[in-house]
Amino acid sequence: MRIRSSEITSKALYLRRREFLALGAAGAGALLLPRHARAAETPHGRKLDGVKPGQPSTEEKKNSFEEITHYNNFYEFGTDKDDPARHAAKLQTRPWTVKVEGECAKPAAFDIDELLKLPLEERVYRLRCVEAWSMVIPWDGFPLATLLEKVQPTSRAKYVAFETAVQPKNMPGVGAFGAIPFPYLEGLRIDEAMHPLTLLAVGMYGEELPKQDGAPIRLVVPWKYGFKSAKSLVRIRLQETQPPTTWSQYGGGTEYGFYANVNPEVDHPRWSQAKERRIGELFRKPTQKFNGYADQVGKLYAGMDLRKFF
Ligand SMILES: Nc1nc2c(c(=O)[nH]1)N[C@H]1C(S)=C(S)[C@@H](COP(=O)(O)O)O[C@H]1N2
Ligand SMILES: [Mo]
Repeated sequence: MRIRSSEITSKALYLRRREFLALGAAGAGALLLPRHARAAETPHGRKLDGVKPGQPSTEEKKNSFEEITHYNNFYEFGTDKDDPARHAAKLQTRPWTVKVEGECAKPAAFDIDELLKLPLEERVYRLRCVEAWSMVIPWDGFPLATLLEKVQPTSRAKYVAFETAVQPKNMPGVGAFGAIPFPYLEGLRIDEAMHPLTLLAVGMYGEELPKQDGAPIRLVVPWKYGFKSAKSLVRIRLQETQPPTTWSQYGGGTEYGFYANVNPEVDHPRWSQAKERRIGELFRKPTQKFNGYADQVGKLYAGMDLRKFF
């Protein structure tokens, strides 16, 4: 048995519906209370110092800390949306190093506590999951380009591969029956990786990143479907060839592409991508091309057939 994200989506919707029915006429305010409020409260992380406001940042209403930490995809901890909130506390985030290697002059292993000393900015970004839900999240972090520049990529560095942590004893989803293969692998083209919108997040709401959101450091690529934003990074590799990624190989490669730019005009094989459900809101809203970041990133794909290069 393999777990399909469509099943997960319908399960999540089923649970939402059940929650909705249970609330009945309790009033609109109650609808904002996630059922996940019943899952353990998320411990607050250490406050981050000197975070400066950064651009672009959306003015849209931010999702709450509780929403952002109780409705997650982090398959290493299970496939239900509240599994990460339940189990991610076991993730060991110290000591933690991020190796940056491959096609570069100065490969290095960076200690997370050194990376936390880099100048941090807040970027309020939309996150659009391929399952057609979305959130608005105030990340704290620095551009991925800042880290890549430190290792001096060579001219052969055409792509960047990302590898995330595997701690089998701490991750109930790793090796579980029907689970996807781990480590979770992602990748970007070098110009996407160097783009100023592409962030390494080390925090959220001004605090060190909660474990279920990918502590201690995760990728955030706001114009692509959420699965590109790999959590709990341990290795970043510059390379000449396009790296294999977990989801582009999944289901024989028919489900999710390497590029995975948010595009309301290209449906998933089993559902439409035209609209999305913002967590905490009642009505679906139209999905925007490149998740609303077309002005910034559209030119990266000039001349590419975006239907073909999903
Ligand atoms: N390591 C890892 N990273 C991951 C995932 C995962 O299962 N494992 N899920 C992805 C998916 S599908 C989404 S939508 C986002 C969700 O991020 P959030 O839970 O912080 O909102 O994380 C992405 N990064
Ligand atoms: Mo996702």
